Amino acid sequence: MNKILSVIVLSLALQVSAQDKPADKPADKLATKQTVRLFNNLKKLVTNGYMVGHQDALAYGVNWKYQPGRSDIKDVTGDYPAVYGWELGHLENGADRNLDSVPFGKMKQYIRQAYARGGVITISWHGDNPMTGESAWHPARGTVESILEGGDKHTAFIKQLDKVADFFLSLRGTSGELIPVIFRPYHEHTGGWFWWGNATTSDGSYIKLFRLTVDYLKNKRKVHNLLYAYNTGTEFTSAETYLQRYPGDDVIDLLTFDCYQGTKPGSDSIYRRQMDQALTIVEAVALQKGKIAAVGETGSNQVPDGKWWTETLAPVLAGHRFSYVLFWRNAGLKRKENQVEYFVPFKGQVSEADFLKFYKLPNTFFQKDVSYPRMYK
Ligand code: BMA
Repeated sequence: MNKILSVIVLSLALQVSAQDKPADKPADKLATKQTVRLFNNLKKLVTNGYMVGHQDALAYGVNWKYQPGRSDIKDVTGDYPAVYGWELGHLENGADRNLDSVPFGKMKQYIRQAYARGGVITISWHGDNPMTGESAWHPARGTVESILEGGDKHTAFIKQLDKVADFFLSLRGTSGELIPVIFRPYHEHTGGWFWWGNATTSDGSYIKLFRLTVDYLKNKRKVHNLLYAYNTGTEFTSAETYLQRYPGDDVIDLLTFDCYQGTKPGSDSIYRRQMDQALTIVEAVALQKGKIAAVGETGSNQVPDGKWWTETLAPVLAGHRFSYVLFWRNAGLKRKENQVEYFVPFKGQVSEADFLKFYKLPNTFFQKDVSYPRMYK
């Protein structure tokens, strides 16, 4: 390349990088020291492998509840997950336990315990529909508009956000520092089943809702221990469709999606294809933006395939650059619905031995791999 040409190429490259500089800090410019460190460590870790997480890991498992120190993953591997998922649904109503009956007081204790070990905390919010008072699964048209500024449920919704803010501000480590949390509200919005979903909420209203939430927590309530996760389902097929309702680089830190394996024959190959496509798209966007890719929720309910971990899941995840994968909850028998739900094995479950193999893979990280202070130093 001659000299003039290389000068032109260099100055073009500088212009591009100045305009689209990947983030090297969380979106919240006032994020606490531990939150900034978590952001940087989440990014660093992706080069070597991914963390494994479990929803409600410490609260209950299949056939047990609230036994100190227990977790189904620990029963099987001797180790805890690295990422702990929790859920705020019903906190907005002032309830003392969430929609899955986990008392918020206990949840706070579990969060403190997991953080003390070095674990990463992520929180979702299946909040009730603020317009109709029904559940999160009540996609009534106009709901989001009713809670945006000027809407007749706006003030009531702000009161809900106050409860959420109070919760985050109550999470403190042993030195009084705020515990960092990856907050993943308004998830799976590319489907139509939630009141914030795309069947009843326009792209513009969704973006406004997300931005209002972040603005209120960060600027009004001074909550600075959060990383924010943007979370879709697997409906997207390109970076453009993934980012269709993206609230902006100035509010989002993690780029995530949820992907479950179905139960019909052939579901495993569909799952592999979907997971591979979604990860390929999301990790490329994350790399370009300097954000963090992760799998917000996944699993194969009741893991009927005894080799699922090493023959379906691990091969598709290998080679992708993302931070963690969170398995959904081990509810066991849900009496109200008469359904059985669990996504990681327990002692005696058909995939127990294979999960142990998955645990031992060099690129899967559990609690011992991220002992304190690795993610927070
Ligand atoms: C769903 C199911 C429900 C639960 C909800 C929120 O996917 O597990 O039983 O109430 O998540 O945690």
